[in-house]
Amino acid sequence: MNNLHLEVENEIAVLSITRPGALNALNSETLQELDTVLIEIEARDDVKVLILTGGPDKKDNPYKSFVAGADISEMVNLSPEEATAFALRAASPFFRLQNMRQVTIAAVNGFALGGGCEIAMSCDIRVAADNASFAQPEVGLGIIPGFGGTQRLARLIGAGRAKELIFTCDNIDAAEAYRIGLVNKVVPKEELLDTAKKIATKILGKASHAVSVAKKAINEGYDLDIKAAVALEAKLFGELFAYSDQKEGMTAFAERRAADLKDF
Ligand code: CO8
Repeated sequence: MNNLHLEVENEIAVLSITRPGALNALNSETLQELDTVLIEIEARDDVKVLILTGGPDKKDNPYKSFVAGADISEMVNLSPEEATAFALRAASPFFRLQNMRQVTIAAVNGFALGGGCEIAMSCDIRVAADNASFAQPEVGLGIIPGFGGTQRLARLIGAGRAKELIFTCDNIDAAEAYRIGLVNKVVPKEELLDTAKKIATKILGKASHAVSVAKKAINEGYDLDIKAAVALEAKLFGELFAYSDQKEGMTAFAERRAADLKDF
């Protein structure tokens, strides 16, 4: 991989987007690599949580940029057909982040602009460094958010706030992103990765199959009407009773001891 770096330890994968000369902007090659590595990660039994972050810039500053957007130099001369194809190239890895069985956490270590904000929104949880900043600057470039931003931002923070951010291109800091619900947590930048790993470790202590099923219920239920969504939840709930973790988790509670969860 030319533009990604993967480390796996204690069932936590840390995947860094590493294009130091372009503040980790997403070009076609990076999107393709991302798609490939996410397929590999999803198949790995030794990964339960994936943390996505940005590599350091060319001056080796680890807190400069998460992802500074889609690669503008690659987009500038695209035809309408090529631009649609470029947008769709991101759809596949972004949906993988959203729907893969493992939990995905974006550790936002600086600029999360355009496609950078959009890829963070494709993750389940967002933790921001206190110096992080967020924007959807696309309409200032004569385009719209094309990596799912018009859809995911509205779903995450509500249509009114999403429209304001997208129409004005306002750049907001981490505190404001937290206030409007765009990120789950803001921490001093030096504590960013540790905080993401602490959240991951907390999740690892739970029945990981149940966590995956909860993620599926939330994601798939979100696009259904409430009755169908609750029916889906009931079906998934019932299926978990075929797993030993359910018996062990509940028996351990009754016996007042810690559960020995095995992920099946
Ligand atoms: N694409 C390509 N290169 C970039 C990008 C980018 N998005 N962002 C930064 N770079 C490059 C710069 O060109 C520069 O390269 P070089 O050193 O060779 O000149 C290097 O990264 C460092 O950048 P700066 O010198 O500009 O660093 P500063 O600290 O001065 O500024 C900023 C940092 C404020 C982040 C500034 O670089 C900036 O404004 N970048 C662009 C941010 C932006 O507008 N992002 C949104 C892009 S559009 C988008 O994401 C659309 C997604 C949907 C696409 C749909 C597909 C059709």
